[in-house]
This record gives sequence, C-alpha cells and structure tokens, in this order.
Amino acid sequence: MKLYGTSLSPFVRKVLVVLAEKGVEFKHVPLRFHDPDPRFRAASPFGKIPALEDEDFRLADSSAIIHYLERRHPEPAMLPREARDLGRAIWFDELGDTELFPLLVKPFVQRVLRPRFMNQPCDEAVVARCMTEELPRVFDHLEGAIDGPALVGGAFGLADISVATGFHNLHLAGEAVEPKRWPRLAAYVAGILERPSFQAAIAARQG
Ligand SMILES: N[C@@H](CCC(=O)N[C@@H](CS)C(=O)NCC(=O)O)C(=O)O
Repeated sequence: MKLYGTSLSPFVRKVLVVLAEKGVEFKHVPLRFHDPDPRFRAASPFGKIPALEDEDFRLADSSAIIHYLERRHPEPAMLPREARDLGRAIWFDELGDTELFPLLVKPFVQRVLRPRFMNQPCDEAVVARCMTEELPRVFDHLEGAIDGPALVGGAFGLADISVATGFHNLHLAGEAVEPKRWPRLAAYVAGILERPSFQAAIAARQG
C-alpha cells in the first residue's frame, strides 16, 4: 500500500494517523499537491493530497480513504457502530475539513508556506483577523461540544482525528488555543495530538 502526500498536509495527516492506529504497513511518498508523478495523478485526478494506491486500487480524499481502510482493516475501529454516534462522527469529520481547517490554515499559510515555499511575505493582518474574529466562533462551538478526551461515544476515532489534525498546523505557525478562554478545547487538542499515532504522523516525512 502506498500513501501519497507530505505530512505537512492536515488531510494526509488524517490518513497517516489511521494507518498508525490500525498498524497497517505502507510506503509513504511525501510529495506535494499537483506533483506530476503519473502514479499519483492516476490516484488523484485533480492533484490533491492525500491519495492512496492499494495494489490495483486507487483513491483520493482523506475521508474516502479512511472509510476504505476502515472496511479493509476494521480493528481498532475509527468509526462508531451506533447510528447517532456514527452520524456525529461524520459531522465532526466534515466540520474539521470544511469549517475548521480553512481557518486554522490561514496563520500557517502566512507564517510558514508564504516565506518558506512561495517567496512571499507574511501578512500579519490576516493572522490577527483569523485569531481574533474568525476562529473564536468555531472554538466556542467546540468548547461546548467537548465533554471528555474523545468527541463521540467515549472512544477516539475519526471525529477526533479530523478536528485535531489542523491544530498542528496552527502550532507550526506559532499560535495555539488560549487555555484561559477555551480550557476544554485546549486540553482536548493537547491530549489528541499527544497520541503515539499523531506523533508518528507529525514525524513522517514532509518531502
Ligand atoms: N477533501 C480533500 C481535501 C484535500 C486537499 O485540499 N488537500 C490540499 C493540501 S492540504 C491540496 O491538495 N490542495 C491542492 C488543491 O486544492 O488543488 C481531502 O479530505 O483529502
């Protein structure tokens, strides 16, 4: 099995965490999005990362890949069985991908990607607006949704992976959740990112 995509990507990180939790052996190809590698492009028609190759099967999109892995390697489960818990896990996966990450990535783009890869300066006004006006609304929601070390059904899984992954990018940009304002969210994120699977995903190759 081959996983394409740099570990700097929060979406690639989701899959790296699942592979580590399930103990699946794989080869990591840490390329960047839009890489012309033909095998990667066959798996990811629009050049996005992550993409997976498993023998003659190819698949893109972190959530699609994780659902595939869940069926191929059911233990330990990353998705709950109970109907409401399953619905909520998919809701948090979607929230992580579409509400949270587009905001968490803004400081990372400004302070890490622009100077390091794009030869462009950081716009601190974008970072300040994101931290003071845009992210608090989502942080407030999460603070109210967290009542323990896992978001859904008392067990670590896809919901936690998708919500927590982008916080590593926020940390790489030198920002973090303010523990005084959002104590449950700050403790929750720290607990999830400390898991050995997340630490392995964070340490995986960037390129
Ligand atoms: N929904 C996709 C999103 C993947 C995605 O947008 N990855 C970014 C890198 S973090 C990418 O490849 N961007 C290039 C593009 O949007 O064309 C997933 O969950 O895998």
